[in-house]
Amino acid sequence: MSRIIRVASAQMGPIAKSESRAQVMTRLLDLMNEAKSRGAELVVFPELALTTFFPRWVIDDEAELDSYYEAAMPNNETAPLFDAAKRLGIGFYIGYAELILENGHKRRFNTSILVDRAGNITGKYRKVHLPGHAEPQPGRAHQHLEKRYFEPGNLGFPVWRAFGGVMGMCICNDRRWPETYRVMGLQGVDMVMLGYNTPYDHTGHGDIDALTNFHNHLSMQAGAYQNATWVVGTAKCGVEEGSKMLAQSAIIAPSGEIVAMASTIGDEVITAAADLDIGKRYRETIFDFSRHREPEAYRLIVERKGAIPPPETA
Ligand code: CDT
Repeated sequence: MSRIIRVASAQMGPIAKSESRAQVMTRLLDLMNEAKSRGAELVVFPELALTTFFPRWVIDDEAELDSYYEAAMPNNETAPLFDAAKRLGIGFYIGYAELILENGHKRRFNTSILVDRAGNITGKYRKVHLPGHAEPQPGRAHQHLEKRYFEPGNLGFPVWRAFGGVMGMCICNDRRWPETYRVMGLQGVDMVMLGYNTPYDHTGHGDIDALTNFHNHLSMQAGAYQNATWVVGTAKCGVEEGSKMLAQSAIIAPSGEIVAMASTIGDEVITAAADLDIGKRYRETIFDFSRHREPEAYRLIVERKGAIPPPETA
């Protein structure tokens, strides 16, 4: 059986606050059609791909806040994407803000789903690493209030057998954390899909923010190589409501090499033929986890037994 997935990353330019779900849907459908016309069987859309990146604002009005969330998926407004997936025979990853009602309480997550080629939801992931703050930070041009508007994900980092391989998901800031990839790597993940919204002023420190492009690829390339997996990272980018956001969506091989990269800061599709057996070769050699990892040593270090004590600080 072929272990090649023809995968697309469908980068999106800015989504204006005034843009309706129907308008966004038209863009998503155009991107999906473009991906299909290039032979893709799977397309990866960004994080929070249905709305503008609303955590940049303090939103006190609950009805307004709720308007950025999906209470069901699919719903009337997103159904056309699922219908198109089924008609075209193309799967997709998409990020959105999820609102659920549990015991009469609202719960909010930054979520992604994997939809198969028949238009059915195969997997759901809720973002674990929420960046930013719960309270507005004085002096910042744009807030980053993910900790105010979302709970940390409660589904772990599961993987799914789909598209002829083992598929995993994460979202934006998750890509900077080695644990994200390693937890999926230990489950034999072949491809990690992720979407991101990364403002260029995200830390507020000029020296760090100047390296935004570098750190984006560094994280994804290291995650791919060290875990013998493909990584598909898709941006929502450009200048969105005055906030300049990183582009450079990329498809990265288990070698750590970028095999396709977006060259614009707008809606753009890139594709690659991802041979999952490349990852298998790394997993059977340099990253044969069962032969070369030393979980007991890691456990001792974590428990600080047998570890060299850190130097005294003045
Ligand atoms: N959306 C998201 O997670 N963005 C973060 C940057 C914001 S940190 C205040 C990222 O890691 O790209």
